[in-house]
Amino acid sequence: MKLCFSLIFFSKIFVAANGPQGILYPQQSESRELFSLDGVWTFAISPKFDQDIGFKNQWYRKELKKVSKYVIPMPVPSSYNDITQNATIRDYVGWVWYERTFFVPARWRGEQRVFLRFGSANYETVVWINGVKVTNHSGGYLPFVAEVTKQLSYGSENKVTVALNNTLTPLTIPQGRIVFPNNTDRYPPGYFIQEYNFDFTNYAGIHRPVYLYTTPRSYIDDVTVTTETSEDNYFGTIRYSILCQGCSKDAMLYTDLLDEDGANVASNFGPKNKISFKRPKLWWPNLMHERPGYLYTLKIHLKDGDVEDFYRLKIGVRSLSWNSSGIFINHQKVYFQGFGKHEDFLIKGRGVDYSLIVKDFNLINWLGANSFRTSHYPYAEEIMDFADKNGIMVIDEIPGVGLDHFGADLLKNHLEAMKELIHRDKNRPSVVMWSIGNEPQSQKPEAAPYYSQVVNFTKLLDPTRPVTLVLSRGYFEDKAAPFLDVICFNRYYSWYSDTGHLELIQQQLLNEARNWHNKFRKPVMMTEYGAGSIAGFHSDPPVVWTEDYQTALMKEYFKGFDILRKEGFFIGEMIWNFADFGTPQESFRPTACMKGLFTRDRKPKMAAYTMRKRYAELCEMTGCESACPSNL
Ligand code: GCB
Repeated sequence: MKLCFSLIFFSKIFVAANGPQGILYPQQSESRELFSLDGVWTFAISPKFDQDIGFKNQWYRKELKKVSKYVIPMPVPSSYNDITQNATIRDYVGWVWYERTFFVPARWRGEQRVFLRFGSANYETVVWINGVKVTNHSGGYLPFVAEVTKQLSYGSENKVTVALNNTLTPLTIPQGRIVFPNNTDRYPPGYFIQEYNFDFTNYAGIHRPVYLYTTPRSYIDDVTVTTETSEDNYFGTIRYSILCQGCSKDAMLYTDLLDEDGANVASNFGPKNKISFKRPKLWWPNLMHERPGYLYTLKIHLKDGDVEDFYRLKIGVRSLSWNSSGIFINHQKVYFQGFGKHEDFLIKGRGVDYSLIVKDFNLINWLGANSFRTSHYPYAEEIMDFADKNGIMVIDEIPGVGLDHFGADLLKNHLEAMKELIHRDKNRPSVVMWSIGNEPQSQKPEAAPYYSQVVNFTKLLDPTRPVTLVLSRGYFEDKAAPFLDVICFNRYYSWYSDTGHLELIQQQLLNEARNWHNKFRKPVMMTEYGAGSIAGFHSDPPVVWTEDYQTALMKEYFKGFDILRKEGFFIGEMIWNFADFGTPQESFRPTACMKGLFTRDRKPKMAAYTMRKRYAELCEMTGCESACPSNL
C-alpha cells in the first residue's frame, strides 16, 4: 500500500502542561505494567445519622475493621446494593467506605510513574493511598485517574481507601433530591428518601475495573484520532495528535499502522500528522458489510533520550457525515435497527462482567441489530470495545436523564460530564452520535439557552459527530430541537397513552414523526417505544402485560416505521428495551421494568423472536444483502 506523508513532520512535540490529561485505557506494553485491583474489598456503610464520621475520624488512616462495627466483604467491580441480605445496604443513601491492601513490587521504584485508575464509581468518590488523599471525582459513569507514584511504598504493602456517596441532588448529572417529609405523625425524626426522575435503580459502588499501571517518566498521555474516506472510499485518511507528558523538547514520536494480522500498512512520525492510504479496510456497521467492525492498530512509540514508551490504540477507518435527512457512514445512508439497553444484571447490579458482555453481544448478533443507545449513561469501556469490534453503532449518552430545571451550576456539571465522555470515547469508530440527555423538560423556556450551550460545547470538542438529545415533549412545545442535528423521540402509544388501543399506533406515529421533520427539517428516529410483558403471560386477543400484547404492539409500530422510512427522513427504530432491568420498588412494576425483549436473565420472550424476524427483514430492505442473517 502506498504511504503518503503529510507536510508537518517536524512540528513541536505536544507536552501536557498540568499533569495527566489523558484517560487512555490502561494496557501492558513493552514499557508498561498493569495490575488489577479487582477482587474482594472490605466494605462498611456510615451510620445513617452520622454521615461525616469517616471523614471526622479519618477512617482512611486506619483499618476499616477497627473503626466500623459492621465490616463486610464486597466484590469490585459490582454494585453493593444486591450483594447482601440486608435491606439497609440495598437501599443505602450516603457515604460508604471501601478498602483493600496490595503489594507494589520494589522494581517499580525509581524510573516509573504509577497511576491508579477507576473505570467508574457512582457517584461522588474520594480516594486515599496509605492515608493520603490522591483524588476525588464526581459523576457515576466515567473513568478517573491519579498519579500515585509518590504515595506508594515500594516493595511493601499498600492500602487504598475509597469513600463513595450515591446521593443525587438538583446539581448532579442525573438530578435527584433528598426529600424530608414534614408529617412527623407518619415518619420518624430524620426520615428521608432519595427521589430521582428516572426509573432504573440508582445502583451504587465501584462499578468498573480498578487498575494500577506504570508508565515511564516520559509517556504517551493522550491520543486523538479522526478518520475520513474519499467519496469512492478508495482512499482512507487517519489524522492523529499525540500528547506527551514529561517529555523533553527533543522527544520523538513514531507511529505504525498495523492491520488485523499485525502487518504494517504505513508508518509516520511526529505528534500531529496524517496517514493516507489506498484501499483501506473500512469500519462498517453490522449488516452494511460482510466484514463489519474492521479495526487497525495505531502503534505509538515515544523515544525521549533513553526513555521509551509504547501504546497501541485500536482504530476504525470510516467517514461520518449527516444532512437534513440522514446519517452516512462511508458515504452510505444508515438505518438504525437496535434498542436502548441498560448496564444491569442480577446480583452485581451495574458491575462490569465479561460473561454478561459477551452474552449480550451474542444476543445482539442473534437479533440482527446494528446499533444501541447507551441509555441513560456512558457504558463501560469494556462494552464499548465490543461495539467497536462488532460494528455496532452506538448513540453515546451522557447521564443527563430527566433534567427538570436548568441553572448555571447544573450546566457546569453537564459540560464537565460531556467533556469527560468525549475525552474517553472520541476515538471509537462505533460512536456515531453524542446524546446530551434523555427526556428533559424541554418545553421550559430555560431549556433553549441551556441546550444550545451544551450542543455548542459538544461541537467545539468534537465537530466530527452529530449531536442529539432524546426528546419526549411534543414537537409543538419543545425548545431544544432547533440546536440538534438529529431528532430522537420516545413514545409509548397504546401503553402509557390510549392503553390497549393498538389500532391508534400507526396514525399517532406517522403524525408525530412527520411533524418533527416538517418543523425542524432534520433526520428523525424513534429511540424508545414498547410495552411491558411478563414472561409466560399470554392472552388472545392480547391484553396489556402479556407477551402477545407486546408483540402485537411492535408489529403495529413496524408498519408505521416502514411507511416513514420510505419518506426519506426517518432513520431508525430502537425498541425499549433489550432486556428487563431493575427499578426502584414501585406498586406498578413487578420488581423490574418489563419492556425487555429478553428477561433480566436473558431468556428470550416472544418479542425477541418477533424482533429477530423484523431485523432480518429490515436488513434485506436496507442493509447489504450478503451481510444479512439469512445469507450468512
Ligand atoms: C421512558 C424512559 C425510560 C423508561 C421508559 C419506561 O420514557 O426514557 O428510561 O424506562 O420510559 O419504561 O417507562
